[in-house]
Amino acid sequence: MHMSGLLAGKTALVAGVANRWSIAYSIAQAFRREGATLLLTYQGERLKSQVEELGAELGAARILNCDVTNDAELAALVAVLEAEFPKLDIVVHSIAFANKEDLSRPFLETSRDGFLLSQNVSSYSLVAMARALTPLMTDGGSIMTLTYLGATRVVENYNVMGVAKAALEACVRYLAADLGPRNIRVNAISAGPIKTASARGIKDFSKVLDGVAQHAPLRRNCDPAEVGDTAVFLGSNLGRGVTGNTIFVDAGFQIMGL
Ligand code: NAD
Ligand code: IMJ
Repeated sequence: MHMSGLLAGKTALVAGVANRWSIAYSIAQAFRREGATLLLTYQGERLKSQVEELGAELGAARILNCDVTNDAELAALVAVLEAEFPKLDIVVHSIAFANKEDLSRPFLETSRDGFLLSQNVSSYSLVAMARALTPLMTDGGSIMTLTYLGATRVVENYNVMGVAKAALEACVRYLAADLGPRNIRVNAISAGPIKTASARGIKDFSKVLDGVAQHAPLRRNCDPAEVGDTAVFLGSNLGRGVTGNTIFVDAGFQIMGL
């Protein structure tokens, strides 16, 4: 581990690693490279052995179960961290979920339950995590989440997730305003399409990737390692002036009209 890492001396909690393809995994790798102490949380015992294996490879200091829709599990997480770590500096929220049928049928057909589920998991959970964890961020810090262009533009099939991401991006702004006085910054990274578990099974996803590679200024797709490096920037002192923002890491795709 280098002594000069951008995140040396910082403790980072990364929520949302499910497997090697998870964007959260690329972020954790970049954080580790820069010398952070890594804490990983995963959703439910189903993922336990898999995430423990990945965490061991990453040299994570602690790997904990935490379903972000469960306040008791969030409180239990805070209790463990409080007991074992002097302070928390960085929190990464890389979590989303909607019912599969709500990502294929017309948006008009979205049920109340499907709408509320996607909001609970994908946007409110950022507020819940911030409420639970900011008392541990006693020396200031940086909270970040992952969003997608479908928050502000209509993207075929993104539907209820687009509405959840719009809410998520608004949560980022309101949280940034509340937490700024404590020197805690809150930002979103808007990644271009990446082939993860949450993208597999999406109809015509390969066409989406091809379309981006054809039209983006950089003429290629975005690489998850680029998202990791932007997360390092936001988590480090280099990002100290940036809060309430959405940073696009998308090979430039979002600037294009025609
Ligand atoms: P992924 O499936 O690897 O990650 C999603 C994570 O959410 C999983 O680890 C899953 O366990 C977790 N999760 C779901 N419900 C949870 C709950 N109740 N409690 C705790 N964790 C829960 O896929 P990904 O693509 O890495 O997605 C990570 C984030 O990146 C998501 O917010 C997604 O919307 C966003 N994003 C993805 C892309 C893309 O193209 N893959 C593009 C832009 C933004
Ligand atoms: C997801 C659906 C439709 C179009 C999509 C996506 N495009 C992209 C994504 C164009 C890039 C991936 N993305 C940005 C997401 O946020 C995905 C969230 C997601 C994916 C699934 C699939 C499996 C499931 N529920 C999901 N919930 C959220 O059952």
